[in-house]
Amino acid sequence: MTIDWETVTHVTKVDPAKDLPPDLTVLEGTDLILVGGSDGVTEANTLEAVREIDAYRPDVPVCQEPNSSTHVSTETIDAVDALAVAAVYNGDREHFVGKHVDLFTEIGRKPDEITGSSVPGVGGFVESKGVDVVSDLASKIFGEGYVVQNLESTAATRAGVETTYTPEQVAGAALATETFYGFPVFYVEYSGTYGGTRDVEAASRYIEETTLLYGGGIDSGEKASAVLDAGADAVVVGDCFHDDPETFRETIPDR
Ligand code: 1GP
Repeated sequence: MTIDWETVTHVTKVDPAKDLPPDLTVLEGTDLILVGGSDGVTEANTLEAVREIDAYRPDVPVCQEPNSSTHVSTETIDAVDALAVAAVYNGDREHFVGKHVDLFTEIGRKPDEITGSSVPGVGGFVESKGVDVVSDLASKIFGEGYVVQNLESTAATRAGVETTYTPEQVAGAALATETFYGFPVFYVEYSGTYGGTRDVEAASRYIEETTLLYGGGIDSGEKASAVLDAGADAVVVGDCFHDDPETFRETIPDR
Protein backbone atom coordinates (compact mmCIF):
# COMPACT_ATOMS: atom_id res chain seq x y z
CA MET A 1 0.00 0.00 0.00
CA THR A 2 1.40 3.40 -0.90
CA ILE A 3 0.88 6.26 1.50
CA ASP A 4 -1.34 9.06 0.28
CA TRP A 5 -0.16 11.85 2.58
CA GLU A 6 -2.96 14.11 1.38
CA THR A 7 -5.41 11.98 3.34
CA VAL A 8 -3.42 11.76 6.58
CA THR A 9 -4.46 14.05 9.45
CA HIS A 10 -4.13 11.67 12.39
CA VAL A 11 -1.23 9.32 13.07
CA THR A 12 -1.05 6.80 15.89
CA LYS A 13 2.42 6.11 17.29
CA VAL A 14 2.49 2.61 18.71
CA ASP A 15 5.30 1.76 21.10
CA PRO A 16 6.02 -1.95 20.66
CA ALA A 17 7.51 -2.14 24.17
CA LYS A 18 4.11 -1.22 25.65
CA ASP A 19 0.88 -3.19 25.75
CA LEU A 20 -1.73 -2.44 23.14
CA PRO A 21 -5.10 -1.27 24.44
CA PRO A 22 -7.46 -4.22 24.91
CA ASP A 23 -10.03 -2.65 22.61
CA LEU A 24 -8.49 -1.78 19.24
CA THR A 25 -11.69 -0.15 18.00
CA VAL A 26 -10.07 3.06 19.26
CA LEU A 27 -8.04 2.95 16.05
CA GLU A 28 -11.13 3.63 13.96
CA GLY A 29 -10.52 6.93 12.22
CA THR A 30 -6.75 7.10 12.49
CA ASP A 31 -5.06 7.40 9.09
CA LEU A 32 -1.62 5.92 9.57
CA ILE A 33 0.23 3.87 12.18
CA LEU A 34 3.88 4.36 13.09
CA VAL A 35 5.38 1.54 15.14
CA GLY A 36 8.46 2.53 17.08
CA GLY A 37 9.79 3.78 20.37
CA SER A 38 12.91 4.80 22.23
CA ASP A 39 13.15 2.16 24.96
CA GLY A 40 12.84 -1.62 25.07
CA VAL A 41 12.12 -1.97 21.35
CA THR A 42 13.21 -5.17 19.62
CA GLU A 43 12.73 -6.67 16.19
CA ALA A 44 10.45 -9.29 17.76
CA ASN A 45 8.13 -6.94 19.65
CA THR A 46 7.99 -4.65 16.62
CA LEU A 47 6.87 -7.53 14.43
CA GLU A 48 4.27 -8.59 16.98
CA ALA A 49 2.78 -5.09 17.22
CA VAL A 50 2.82 -4.60 13.44
CA ARG A 51 1.03 -7.89 12.82
CA GLU A 52 -1.60 -7.32 15.48
CA ILE A 53 -2.41 -3.85 14.23
CA ASP A 54 -2.31 -4.77 10.58
CA ALA A 55 -4.77 -7.58 11.27
CA TYR A 56 -7.13 -5.10 12.87
CA ARG A 57 -6.70 -2.19 10.42
CA PRO A 58 -5.55 -3.70 7.10
CA ASP A 59 -6.93 -0.61 5.38
CA VAL A 60 -4.42 1.88 6.84
CA PRO A 61 -0.68 2.05 6.17
CA VAL A 62 1.42 0.58 8.96
CA CYS A 63 5.00 1.85 9.07
CA GLN A 64 7.96 0.83 11.17
CA GLU A 65 9.90 3.75 12.60
CA PRO A 66 13.08 2.01 13.78
CA ASN A 67 15.70 3.71 15.90
CA SER A 68 18.26 1.01 15.20
CA SER A 69 19.05 -1.16 12.19
CA THR A 70 18.92 -4.14 14.57
CA HIS A 71 15.12 -3.68 14.74
CA VAL A 72 14.86 -4.11 10.98
CA SER A 73 14.79 -7.51 9.31
CA THR A 74 13.49 -8.89 6.06
CA GLU A 75 10.42 -9.95 8.08
CA THR A 76 9.69 -6.48 9.42
CA ILE A 77 10.23 -5.01 5.96
CA ASP A 78 7.80 -7.54 4.49
CA ALA A 79 5.25 -6.92 7.22
CA VAL A 80 5.05 -3.13 6.90
CA ASP A 81 3.92 -0.78 4.18
CA ALA A 82 6.95 1.46 4.67
CA LEU A 83 9.84 2.28 6.95
CA ALA A 84 10.02 5.80 8.34
CA VAL A 85 13.55 6.77 9.26
CA ALA A 86 14.14 9.86 11.37
CA ALA A 87 17.00 12.23 10.56
CA VAL A 88 17.33 14.45 13.63
CA TYR A 89 18.56 17.91 12.65
CA ASN A 90 19.39 18.92 16.20
CA GLY A 91 20.76 15.51 17.18
CA ASP A 92 24.30 14.19 17.01
CA ARG A 93 25.98 13.06 13.80
CA GLU A 94 25.01 9.45 14.42
CA HIS A 95 21.34 10.43 14.25
CA PHE A 96 21.56 12.50 11.12
CA VAL A 97 23.99 10.41 9.12
CA GLY A 98 25.50 7.43 10.93
CA LYS A 99 22.44 5.31 11.59
CA HIS A 100 21.18 5.78 8.08
CA VAL A 101 24.34 4.48 6.50
CA ASP A 102 24.17 1.55 8.96
CA LEU A 103 20.61 0.83 7.92
CA PHE A 104 21.32 0.91 4.21
CA THR A 105 24.45 -1.15 4.77
CA GLU A 106 22.27 -3.70 6.55
CA ILE A 107 19.79 -3.67 3.68
CA GLY A 108 22.62 -4.12 1.21
CA ARG A 109 23.48 -7.35 3.02
CA LYS A 110 19.96 -8.77 2.93
CA PRO A 111 20.11 -10.18 -0.64
CA ASP A 112 22.69 -12.68 0.58
CA GLU A 113 20.09 -14.05 2.97
CA ILE A 114 17.29 -13.90 0.45
CA THR A 115 18.93 -15.17 -2.70
CA GLY A 116 21.78 -17.24 -1.32
CA SER A 117 24.20 -15.24 -3.43
CA SER A 118 27.06 -16.27 -1.18
CA VAL A 119 26.79 -19.73 -2.73
CA PRO A 120 29.72 -20.05 -5.17
CA GLY A 121 28.97 -20.44 -8.86
CA VAL A 122 25.65 -18.65 -9.16
CA GLY A 123 27.38 -15.60 -10.51
CA GLY A 124 25.76 -12.70 -12.32
CA PHE A 125 22.19 -13.97 -12.18
CA VAL A 126 22.01 -13.72 -8.43
CA GLU A 127 24.05 -10.57 -8.45
CA SER A 128 21.49 -8.83 -10.65
CA LYS A 129 18.62 -10.31 -8.66
CA GLY A 130 20.30 -9.03 -5.55
CA VAL A 131 20.34 -5.49 -6.89
CA ASP A 132 16.60 -5.69 -7.55
CA VAL A 133 15.98 -6.91 -4.05
CA VAL A 134 18.05 -4.09 -2.62
CA SER A 135 16.19 -1.44 -4.58
CA ASP A 136 12.84 -3.02 -3.59
CA LEU A 137 13.79 -2.86 0.07
CA ALA A 138 15.24 0.62 -0.19
CA SER A 139 12.15 1.94 -1.97
CA LYS A 140 10.07 1.12 1.08
CA ILE A 141 12.04 3.60 3.13
CA PHE A 142 11.30 7.29 3.52
CA GLY A 143 13.14 9.88 5.57
CA GLU A 144 11.61 12.14 8.16
CA GLY A 145 13.36 15.42 8.92
CA TYR A 146 13.03 15.62 12.70
CA VAL A 147 13.43 18.36 15.24
CA VAL A 148 13.28 17.08 18.83
CA GLN A 149 12.14 19.90 21.07
CA ASN A 150 11.65 18.24 24.48
CA LEU A 151 15.06 17.84 26.10
CA GLU A 152 13.55 15.73 28.89
CA SER A 153 12.36 13.06 26.47
CA THR A 154 14.04 9.71 25.92
CA ALA A 155 13.97 10.55 22.22
CA ALA A 156 16.20 13.58 22.90
CA THR A 157 18.64 11.61 25.04
CA ARG A 158 18.84 8.82 22.48
CA ALA A 159 19.41 11.17 19.56
CA GLY A 160 22.06 13.23 21.35
CA VAL A 161 19.91 16.35 21.33
CA GLU A 162 21.47 18.95 23.62
CA THR A 163 19.68 22.09 22.51
CA THR A 164 16.28 22.82 21.13
CA TYR A 165 15.77 24.94 18.06
CA THR A 166 14.34 28.44 18.05
CA PRO A 167 11.25 28.90 15.88
CA GLU A 168 13.51 30.53 13.28
CA GLN A 169 15.71 27.43 13.24
CA VAL A 170 12.65 25.17 13.04
CA ALA A 171 11.55 27.18 10.02
CA GLY A 172 15.04 26.79 8.56
CA ALA A 173 15.00 23.04 9.09
CA ALA A 174 11.56 22.88 7.45
CA LEU A 175 12.82 24.89 4.48
CA ALA A 176 15.88 22.64 4.19
CA THR A 177 13.63 19.58 4.28
CA GLU A 178 11.46 20.91 1.49
CA THR A 179 14.11 22.34 -0.78
CA PHE A 180 17.40 20.60 0.03
CA TYR A 181 17.09 17.21 1.70
CA GLY A 182 13.81 16.26 0.05
CA PHE A 183 12.41 14.13 2.85
CA PRO A 184 8.64 13.74 2.35
CA VAL A 185 7.98 14.43 6.05
CA PHE A 186 9.03 17.14 8.50
CA TYR A 187 8.29 16.21 12.11
CA VAL A 188 8.12 18.60 15.06
CA GLU A 189 8.65 16.23 17.98
CA TYR A 190 7.76 17.19 21.55
CA SER A 191 7.48 13.56 22.67
CA GLY A 192 5.76 13.38 26.06
CA THR A 193 4.85 17.05 26.43
CA TYR A 194 2.64 19.52 24.62
CA GLY A 195 4.73 22.13 22.84
CA GLY A 196 2.00 24.46 21.64
CA THR A 197 1.68 25.80 18.13
CA ARG A 198 4.71 28.10 17.79
CA ASP A 199 7.01 25.68 15.97
CA VAL A 200 4.25 24.40 13.71
CA GLU A 201 3.41 27.95 12.69
CA ALA A 202 7.09 28.60 11.96
CA ALA A 203 7.58 25.39 9.96
CA SER A 204 4.38 25.66 7.97
CA ARG A 205 5.52 28.95 6.42
CA TYR A 206 7.98 27.05 4.22
CA ILE A 207 6.28 23.76 3.57
CA GLU A 208 4.10 22.99 0.59
CA GLU A 209 5.06 19.57 -0.71
CA THR A 210 6.36 18.16 2.56
CA THR A 211 3.96 16.67 5.09
CA LEU A 212 4.21 18.51 8.41
CA LEU A 213 3.71 16.27 11.44
CA TYR A 214 3.44 17.42 15.03
CA GLY A 215 3.75 14.96 17.93
CA GLY A 216 3.90 15.42 21.67
CA GLY A 217 1.40 15.57 24.51
CA ILE A 218 -1.75 15.50 22.37
CA ASP A 219 -4.40 14.29 24.80
CA SER A 220 -7.53 16.17 23.77
CA GLY A 221 -9.49 17.22 20.73
CA GLU A 222 -8.66 20.85 21.53
CA LYS A 223 -4.92 20.32 21.34
CA ALA A 224 -5.22 18.28 18.16
CA SER A 225 -7.34 21.02 16.55
CA ALA A 226 -4.98 23.78 17.70
CA VAL A 227 -1.99 22.11 16.07
CA LEU A 228 -3.88 21.33 12.87
CA ASP A 229 -5.23 24.89 12.72
CA ALA A 230 -1.67 26.19 13.14
CA GLY A 231 -0.64 24.44 9.94
CA ALA A 232 0.26 20.84 10.77
CA ASP A 233 -0.94 18.34 8.18
CA ALA A 234 -1.35 15.69 10.86
CA VAL A 235 -1.02 15.13 14.61
CA VAL A 236 0.87 12.15 15.97
CA VAL A 237 -0.53 10.65 19.18
CA GLY A 238 1.46 8.13 21.20
CA ASP A 239 1.23 8.07 25.01
CA CYS A 240 -2.50 8.77 25.07
CA PHE A 241 -3.14 5.74 22.84
CA HIS A 242 -1.46 3.43 25.37
CA ASP A 243 -2.39 5.19 28.61
CA ASP A 244 -5.92 6.46 28.05
CA PRO A 245 -7.48 4.90 24.95
CA GLU A 246 -10.93 6.41 25.50
CA THR A 247 -9.51 9.94 25.57
CA PHE A 248 -7.39 9.01 22.56
CA ARG A 249 -10.61 8.75 20.53
CA GLU A 250 -11.12 12.49 21.06
CA THR A 251 -7.81 13.29 19.37
CA ILE A 252 -9.08 11.94 16.05
CA PRO A 253 -10.48 14.84 14.02
CA ASP A 254 -14.10 14.70 12.88
CA ARG A 255 -14.44 14.52 9.15
C1 1GP B 1 6.21 10.46 20.05
O1 1GP B 1 5.46 12.30 18.71
C2 1GP B 1 5.07 11.11 19.32
O2 1GP B 1 7.21 10.08 19.14
C3 1GP B 1 3.86 11.26 20.16
O3 1GP B 1 4.12 11.92 21.37
O4 1GP B 1 3.72 10.15 23.06
O5 1GP B 1 3.61 12.59 23.68
O6 1GP B 1 1.83 11.55 22.27
P1 1GP B 1 3.28 11.54 22.66
